[in-house]
Amino acid sequence: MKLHHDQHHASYVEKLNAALEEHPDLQARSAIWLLLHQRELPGAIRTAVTNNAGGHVNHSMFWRAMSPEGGGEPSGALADAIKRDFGSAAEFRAEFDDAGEKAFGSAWVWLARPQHGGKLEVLTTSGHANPLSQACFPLLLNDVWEHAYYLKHENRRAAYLKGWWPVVNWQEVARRFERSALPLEQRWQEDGGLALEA
Ligand code: MN3
Repeated sequence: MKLHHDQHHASYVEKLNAALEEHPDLQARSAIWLLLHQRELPGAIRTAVTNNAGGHVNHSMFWRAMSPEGGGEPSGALADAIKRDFGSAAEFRAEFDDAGEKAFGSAWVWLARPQHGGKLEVLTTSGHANPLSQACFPLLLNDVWEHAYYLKHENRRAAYLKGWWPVVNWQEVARRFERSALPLEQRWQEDGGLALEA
């Protein structure tokens, strides 16, 4: 995880800053704004900005979704919603791991809530795409790029997924779940409602 943070995540930040070097107007924008406004980016930097802003946003959420004191079971309203939509927390974890294992290539696996409410969903995104681009609010995510599991788990993605749950920070997931219930105009601010600094 330290290598993942200090090298892989750091390289997205460096590349994003490099791509924006000659665009001070865009430097003032948040990474999530850049990710959600691809069409407003100059064509020459669009791909680099989108990929690296996505890398920064997703990893920023990822670190917050974990804690050395993590693990256990979800509680409160989040636990109720997981039970309602997946049957049980164990069934949710199994569906999440299965989706993560089957995701093709470099991807993320997510627990997300549709923007207009409704059932919680497990979904996957390719590269560094974020469910906010599909009108789903992200609650929990795991990184299934090879760089996440090639060292400790020797490239065994299924073992990595299964071994990750003891560090999941359910309090952070519950915080995101609460945010997902806010009215849209309160959530879809400059940072897409992700409240990454909170
Ligand atoms: Mn990663």
